[in-house]
Parts: sequence; structure tokens; C-alpha cells
Amino acid sequence: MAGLALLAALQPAHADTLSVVKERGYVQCGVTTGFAGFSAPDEKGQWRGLDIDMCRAVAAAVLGDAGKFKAVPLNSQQRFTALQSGEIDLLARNTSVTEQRDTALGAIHAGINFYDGQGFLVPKALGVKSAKELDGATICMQTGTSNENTMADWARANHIQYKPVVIEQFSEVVNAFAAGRCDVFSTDASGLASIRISRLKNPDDYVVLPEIISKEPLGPFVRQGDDVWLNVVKWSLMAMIEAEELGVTSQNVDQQLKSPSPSVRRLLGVTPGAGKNLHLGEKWAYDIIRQVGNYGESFERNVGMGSPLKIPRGLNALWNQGGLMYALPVR
Ligand SMILES: N[C@@H](CCC(=O)N[C@@H](CS)C(=O)NCC(=O)O)C(=O)O
Repeated sequence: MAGLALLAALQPAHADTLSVVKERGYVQCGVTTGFAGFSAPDEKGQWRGLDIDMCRAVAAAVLGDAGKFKAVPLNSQQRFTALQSGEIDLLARNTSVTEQRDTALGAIHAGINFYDGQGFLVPKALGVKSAKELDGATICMQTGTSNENTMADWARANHIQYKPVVIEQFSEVVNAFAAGRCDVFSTDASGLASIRISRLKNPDDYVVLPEIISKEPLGPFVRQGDDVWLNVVKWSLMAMIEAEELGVTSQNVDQQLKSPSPSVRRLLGVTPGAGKNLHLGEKWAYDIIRQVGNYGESFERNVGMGSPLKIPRGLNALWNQGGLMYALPVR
């Protein structure tokens, strides 16, 4: 009996998320409370960003309309509980994939949409040029991030003493840093670029130090035990990367329907099969690419050279252009 009760408690909140989403008519997408470039409302209140494009891609694939998602803002601490409880269908929120998160938290990652690493942001006035000079520093971080542990490990290994200032709400930790309550802000390098540009009054008064002290592979997460939904999210991301690799863009996708390339034809559903396998319509990837764009378009618009963040492609370039983005083949 006790065993059965335990088993029931371990059942995921919704074992069939795809049916739930189709029935509800929109995707509940867990995002940040506002993190420019990744997930933040614009001046019209429309959510935008690289992670928001993950929400939009899934909405396009499942419901044929990228607009059919609801952004559920979550701070770092709340995100996995929201996923476990069924409050969200998908977590698309600069979340690092780690062994612990993929196992013990009832979550499982559905790919990587941004390869990152942890770094340091400091006021130029401090005159610090390298993280090795941070002995004795006060370091601001957000509660519930992987950044807290990484910082502790790195400091120990490098014989650096520091004083952590760990705050739960994002705005408050940024305010603490801006007010000089800590010398350093430490989180993912993409986060630092975002904070510097969008949250600090004089971005030029701050500098990101050259050291990157960890690997932070960021990607969408779903609940464990729902393989159909895991596939929907995973292949929505793959379709965006594959489209970039094949040269299919939001602009040319209609012409590409006539492409003789077997890969393009399978991706766009001209040769049917992939849609059925995913329990989606055959236009699933076409709808993503037409409405959201391929991975490169999304990257440039949100965080790349077409955005205020101006993050170079770096590790996030395609594998055949020196990066790590490698779409599993749609066939
Ligand atoms: N990638 C790291 C850090 C992610 C993270 O939550 N970063 C903070 C930046 S300080 C954030 O996004 N905060 C936004 C919010 O809470 O709304 C992780 O997965 O733990």
C-alpha cells in the first residue's frame, strides 16, 4: 500500500502534455521575470527572446500558431517546482543542463539552445582585470542558480576567499549590484551581457572579466515520463537548427517547398512522415520556420549582432562553421 501511494506520488502531473496542450489551445511556457535577449516583455508587453522563440516554436509546431503560448514568469528558485507541479508545460529559461536536474528534479532536458559559461561583471572603477584578483570580493548571485555552486568550487580550487550575497529576486540582486552592495555579479556570460545592456544605467561603467569558469549548456526542460512531449520540444529545436543548416529561412520557406533536396522536403513535410511520427501535423516544421525563423535568424534577432546584446555566435555557430550547434537529422 505504502509502495502504491509512493508510486502515485511519483506520477507526473500530466502524463500526456501534448493532449493537454492541444485541448487547452496554448502552451504554458516557464520563462524569466524579464531577461532581455532571452525572455522579456518589449515596450508593447510582447514577450521576446531566444527562449521565447522556443515557446513560440513549440506553439507553432503543435497548434500552427506561434502566438499561442502564455509566458509564465519564474525566478530561478521557482522554475523546477513549476515544472514538477504541472503549472508549465515547458521550461524555456536560460537553464543549465546538469546531471542533477536531469535526474533528481523530475525534469529532463530537450536539447541545448545556447552554449554558455559562467563569468563575472565588475564596475570598471574597481580596476580589476582578471578574476584571479577577486580575493576578498563580495559577489552577488541569484538564489537557486547553478552559479552559486560553481562559484564555490572555483574559488576553492583557486584559493580565493569571497563573500557571497545571494538574493532570490532578479531585480533585487541587480539593484544590490548597481548600488555597490557587492563588487561583482556572477552568472552566465549571456546573462551578464544582458544585465549590462538592459539593467544598468551606464553600461560603459562595467566590464565583463575574461575568465569563463564553467560550462553552462542552456536548454529547454520538460517533465520526466512524457516521451511524446519530450520529442515535440526536442524536435522543434532541432528543426530550427536543421533549417539553418539547410539554408531554409522564414523568408524563403515557401520557395523551399519546391526544393529538390530530400532533407528539405522531409523537414517541410513535402515528403510526409516526420509529423505523423511526432503526433503533429506534417507542417509542424514549416510553421516553426515561417513564423519563428531558423536558429540563426532567432539568434541574430534576439542576442546576436541584430540585437543590443551583440553576442558573437562563438560556440553557438553551426558545427560546420566552427560551433557546436548540430541538428540531429530529420529522417
Ligand atoms: N544557467 C544558470 C543561471 C540561470 C539563472 O536563473 N540566471 C538568473 C540570472 S542572475 C536569471 O535568469 N534570473 C532571471 C529571473 O529570475 O527572472 C542556472 O540554470 O542555474
